Amino acid sequence: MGQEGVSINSVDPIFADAGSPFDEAKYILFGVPFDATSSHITGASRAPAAIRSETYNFETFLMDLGVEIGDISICDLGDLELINEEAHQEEVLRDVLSISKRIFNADKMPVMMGGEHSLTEPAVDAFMEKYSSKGGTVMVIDAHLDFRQEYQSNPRSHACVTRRIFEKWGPDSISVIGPRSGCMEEYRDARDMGLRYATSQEVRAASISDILDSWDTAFSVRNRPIYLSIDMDGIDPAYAPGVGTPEPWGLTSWDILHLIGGIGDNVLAMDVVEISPEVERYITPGLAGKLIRQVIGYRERTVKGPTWLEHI
Ligand SMILES: [Mn+2]
Repeated sequence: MGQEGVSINSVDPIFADAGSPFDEAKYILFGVPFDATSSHITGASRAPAAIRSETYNFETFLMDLGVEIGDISICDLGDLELINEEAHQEEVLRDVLSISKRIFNADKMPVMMGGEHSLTEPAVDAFMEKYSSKGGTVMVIDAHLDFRQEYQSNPRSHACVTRRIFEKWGPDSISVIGPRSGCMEEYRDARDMGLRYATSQEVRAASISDILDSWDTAFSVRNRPIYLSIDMDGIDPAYAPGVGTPEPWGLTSWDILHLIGGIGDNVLAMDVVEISPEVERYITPGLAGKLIRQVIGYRERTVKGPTWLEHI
């Protein structure tokens, strides 16, 4: 299937309950099987397939939200066709930008299944082209600051993605929940340059809702369109063992549920990245699939009870 020059391979199985055609769907899923800049354990290129196959474990009714997923029009486009080598990264990022723009231009919500975290930058660029004038902001769940100037001579490495977005779109454009790892230079830069973040220790000591309250005071986070980027290593390895760079003392699956509960009405684009099915291929991809279903469930609940977002 061609989308403005981007080649997409159809997949089997698709994400469960995501069989609507593009034109009829409100939510558009696509996979990007790219992990060529991964620095520790690879395998994220196989994550889209692993996520899809685990979604067949889940009921279509989201009991806590009263939402029936089977009633929602969701389209799984398939996977971007790509060459999984670092030398081809620019083409992959360009294709992510292109497909994301196409989805936004059709007034639909993109959901990207990575792949590694470098893919978030072009997807955010497409989001910001549409929403920066309306206060668009990115919320990242991550164990890592990803605030390096460059990593292994690559400024567009997965380890630099938060910095690239921060530099391009400004200090209010991005905030990170769950970091607990970074080199001394990026830690110092993050502090000096004013990156907004709440470490996993701070989440543990307070709560997601306390942090959202303080960010609401600081920059009205609850009144902004949000791009939610979930690097699965932000979650503790006990809940999400199948990641390329596991870090102890992470967020719980409950923290993420509470976060989605706190901002879910505002999430207009999302991704899940950095899963390595080579490390673990059931629990972690399953959690990622469930988080996608949960975010879509919140959006649908909002459609039934419109909020301020319907008027922008
Ligand atoms: Mn990470």
